[in-house]
Amino acid sequence: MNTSNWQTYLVTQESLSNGKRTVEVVEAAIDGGVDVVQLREKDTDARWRYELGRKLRERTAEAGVALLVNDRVDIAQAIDADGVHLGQSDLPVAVARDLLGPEAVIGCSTATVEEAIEAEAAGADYLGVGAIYGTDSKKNVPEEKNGTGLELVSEIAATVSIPVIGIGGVTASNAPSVLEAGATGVAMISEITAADDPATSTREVAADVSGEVGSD
Ligand code: TZP
Ligand code: MG
Repeated sequence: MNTSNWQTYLVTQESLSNGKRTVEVVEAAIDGGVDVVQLREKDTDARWRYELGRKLRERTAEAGVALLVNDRVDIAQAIDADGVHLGQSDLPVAVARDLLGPEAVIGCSTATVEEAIEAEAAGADYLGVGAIYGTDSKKNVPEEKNGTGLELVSEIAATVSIPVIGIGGVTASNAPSVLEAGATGVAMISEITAADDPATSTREVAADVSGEVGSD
């Protein structure tokens, strides 16, 4: 799977969806042209995520959209997801690779150049970099990692040769700057999940970032 084509990336969190169900948000995002969906849903139990994951797998497979699972290699396997997204406190990338095999997509969250180099060396397929503009959507982000800015995106993109996806406070209006800084795509929770109309919101981001491709 070619992760360098991923421009518009939705991270789900039903508790940040203003009463909407994640299934609805994902269906709308697919309608709006999302490239990849990450089932995140912190603070829910494994069974709930598994049941939701099965539904999301059905919708994303039908639409040809990639599906990843945050943190949990076992849930990714159980729902036949395309891979996982791991943070610095999750299973190491190399261990997940052994468990999931060469075809699986493994993404890794990085907030320093050192973490980025290590994740690439361990076999990550892409990096999540942030929280660029700062975020309230993720709990326990250390102050120095909340609002890392575009410079970090540029530095990491210039250092590694795998795709960089910017995350953290990304909106339709600032998404083009993230790509200009060297990211290949942008990941969002609230810009899409909390929108009154997640399909339109996704469409706006997708249009804004696709305008960046090949432009200077
Ligand atoms: N990792 C870094 S920032 C973040 C995650 C999961 C949350 C992004 O949420 P939002 O609402 O797009 O700022
Ligand atoms: Mg994690």
